[in-house]
Amino acid sequence: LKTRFAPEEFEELKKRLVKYECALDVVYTQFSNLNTYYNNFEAVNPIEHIKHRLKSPESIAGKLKKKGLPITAEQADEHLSDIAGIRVICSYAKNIYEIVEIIKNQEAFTVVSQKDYLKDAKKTGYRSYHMILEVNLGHLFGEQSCRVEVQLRTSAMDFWASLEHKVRYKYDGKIPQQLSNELQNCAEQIHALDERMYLIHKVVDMINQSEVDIDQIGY
Ligand code: 0O2
Repeated sequence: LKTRFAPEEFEELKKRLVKYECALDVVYTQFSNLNTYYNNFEAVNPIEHIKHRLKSPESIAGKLKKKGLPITAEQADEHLSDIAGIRVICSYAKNIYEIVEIIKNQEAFTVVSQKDYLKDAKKTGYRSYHMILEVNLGHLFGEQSCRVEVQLRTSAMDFWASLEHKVRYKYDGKIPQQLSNELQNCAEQIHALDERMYLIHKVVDMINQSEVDIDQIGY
């Protein structure tokens, strides 16, 4: 049986989700502007693409249950930081740190926490940079603040995370050992590939800038 909100809680959740939708718009606009800036004023755009979503009531209920919390709108508001989420896919890990610095200096929101799973992967093999942003919704919303989770990762990390998420969902979080070993192995290989591809990118940049040949730089 699927975990669900009771009807009156569902109505309350729908009301509360409006502010998350507004906060998501605020943050998404900033990222979208950044994307437009890079496309028009820089030689290279480090952003591959940007996705955004509001967590569905079903997923919110499932997450509250997983955390052992009552399935109410108030608990969701209080304990979940990823009701509104943005995912930024970048070409290389280095780009992610550049974008993190830009985000920290935006005035539209405040960074309340950060987790660097790029440097230190999770036990599963998962890599991404996570930030929780807080957006003040202003006078109309009684100066309420609202959290938005931002996940930044490379295309390769995104590929891995999507597959792992699918496997995790299929096995209700308890992935069989042989599959989780294989996924960890893939995560390591993907990480190594990300680094090798970045090196090729750097080498070509060096060649372009100095007009030296590949043999001269000892690659
Ligand atoms: P979904 O379905 O993607 O939304 P939290 O779980 O948010 O209360 P925690 O554990 O500190 O608190 O959060 P963390 O580690 O920052 O992870 C939050 C989100 O990151 C997850 O949300 C996933 O989206 C993603 N994530 C974290 N670890 C993994 C992992 O091992 N594999 C994959 N594929 N994604 C991961 P949800 O709600 O768990 O999932």
